[in-house]
Amino acid sequence: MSEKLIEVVDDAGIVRLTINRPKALNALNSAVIGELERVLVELEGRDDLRAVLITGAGEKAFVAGADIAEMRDKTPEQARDFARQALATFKRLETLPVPTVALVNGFCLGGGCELALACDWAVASDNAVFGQPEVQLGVIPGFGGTQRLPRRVGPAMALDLCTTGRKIDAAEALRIGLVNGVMAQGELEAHAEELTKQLGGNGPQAMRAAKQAIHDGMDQDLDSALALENALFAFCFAGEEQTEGMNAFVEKRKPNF
Ligand code: DAK
Repeated sequence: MSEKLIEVVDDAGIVRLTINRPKALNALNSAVIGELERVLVELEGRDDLRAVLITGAGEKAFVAGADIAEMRDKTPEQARDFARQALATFKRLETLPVPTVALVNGFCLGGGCELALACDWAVASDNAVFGQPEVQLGVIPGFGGTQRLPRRVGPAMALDLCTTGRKIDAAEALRIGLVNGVMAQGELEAHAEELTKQLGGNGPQAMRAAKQAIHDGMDQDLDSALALENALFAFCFAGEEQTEGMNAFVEKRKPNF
């Protein structure tokens, strides 16, 4: 039987997804994107979902981009449809109600960088290489890069990266705010386990509320966004989670969420 294109490992609601096409540096073809979409639709329906971590198989690449060989002969209509499928899939990832983290373990180029940008944040191994090199292939980013990259790193840096196509190392990615942290490649797994423990120990509804407040609030003026926070803060007091969390503090024990 063939290997799964997306490996799914579930640790009590903290789900690790691994793009599994290492021989092609995990390049995103329609089959990988279709499988990612299928997995995300399943995750959307889960009330017990707490967080999603996403990485690439092997030690060389997170994702080296959209599959160039597959894209090469596309007509404009086919290209538009391919990009629409990926845009819709990345939107599903972005709007999952739980924290999502890209664990970038190597090349993170083109569609790979766009995949990382659709996550809430990214951490990288020190051998990671980032870039939007599409102009070197005669196209522009098609999976959201021209829109999510400037929102993450600012328009000037996004224009630099999208028009020069230059590649940057993990240290520069950290400096410009493309990633939240950089570590030795051997430490990435330990970091993933630490994240799993940290996120697994927090109130799941509270994490969802924090994500909703930040995501939805960013699209609103400050006063409306503060009102949104206020409503979500009050909502947290309507469930058992707040009672357990605060009782645990007072009783000097760990909460059991
Ligand atoms: N697509 C397909 N195959 C890829 C690939 C990719 N993006 N990247 C690597 N591979 C394959 C290589 O062809 C090679 O396959 P074999 O020859 O072994 O069969 C295998 O992975 C190993 O790669 P290399 O031999 O090249 O490994 P190196 O260490 O020498 O180089 C590299 C690693 C990452 C520097 C190099 O592979 C590379 O430059 N890859 C391409 C990086 C890139 O340009 N990425 C951006 C892709 S374009 C749109 C839709 C989408 C997009 C744009 C528009 N519309 C529909 C409008 C998005 C575009 C992109 O993402």
